[in-house]
Amino acid sequence: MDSKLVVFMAGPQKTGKTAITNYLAEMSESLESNEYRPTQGVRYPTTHSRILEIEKKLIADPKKGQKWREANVTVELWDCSGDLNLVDCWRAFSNKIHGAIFVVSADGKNDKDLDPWQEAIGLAKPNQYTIFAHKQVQSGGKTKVKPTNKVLSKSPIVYTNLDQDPESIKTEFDSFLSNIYSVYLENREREENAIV
Ligand SMILES: Nc1nc2c(ncn2[C@@H]2O[C@H](COP(=O)(O)OP(=O)(O)O)[C@@H](O)[C@H]2O)c(=O)[nH]1
Ligand SMILES: [Mg+2]
Repeated sequence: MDSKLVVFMAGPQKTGKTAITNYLAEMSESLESNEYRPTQGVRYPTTHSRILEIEKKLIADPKKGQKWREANVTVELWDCSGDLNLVDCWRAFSNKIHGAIFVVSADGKNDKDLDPWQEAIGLAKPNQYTIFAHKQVQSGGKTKVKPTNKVLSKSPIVYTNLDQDPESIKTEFDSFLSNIYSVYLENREREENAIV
């Protein structure tokens, strides 16, 4: 059975959310253009996000105790606006989100900015999130991301850069998807048992 996973690409402004979303959806918008374009809503203009659909084949990781083998899923990737004034909009969607990727600056300067997002999205398990500590330019600068938020402090963190190591972004995305798919299955099973 095909399942749909709704994933938010969230976090503060100008951290690289759109660039990473485009890369994951294999859209070839060039990184070369210097012009910054804040994300505007496309399908749902009032919520200021852009939604891309990706078809994915997921493979389970038995080392993580995932009990399924493989699955074909449709991922609805929401490239959200980083505008914090919209946090209440995200709250309205919280019961249809399966996971969120937080893109933050690798230097750690926006760690605290994630708290209102996590609270609005409201998912309770650390592995329903992943943090991309993103470096827009390759540099020897400090990389220190340490979320203080109770849930996010236990979520996986990976350092990302699209020029240096784009492949690892795909690998981490796949691993995150298999985590949230496992939670999705557990929840579905629980609901089914509740009905019986
Ligand atoms: N060269 C390079 N540029 C990047 C990278 N990530 C983001 N950018 C650029 O940084 C700017 C801001 O990124 P964007 O994805 O629009 O940020 P958003 O506001 O979080 O969606 C854009 O001009 C991107 O093209 C990267 O890994 N490498
Ligand atoms: Mg954007």
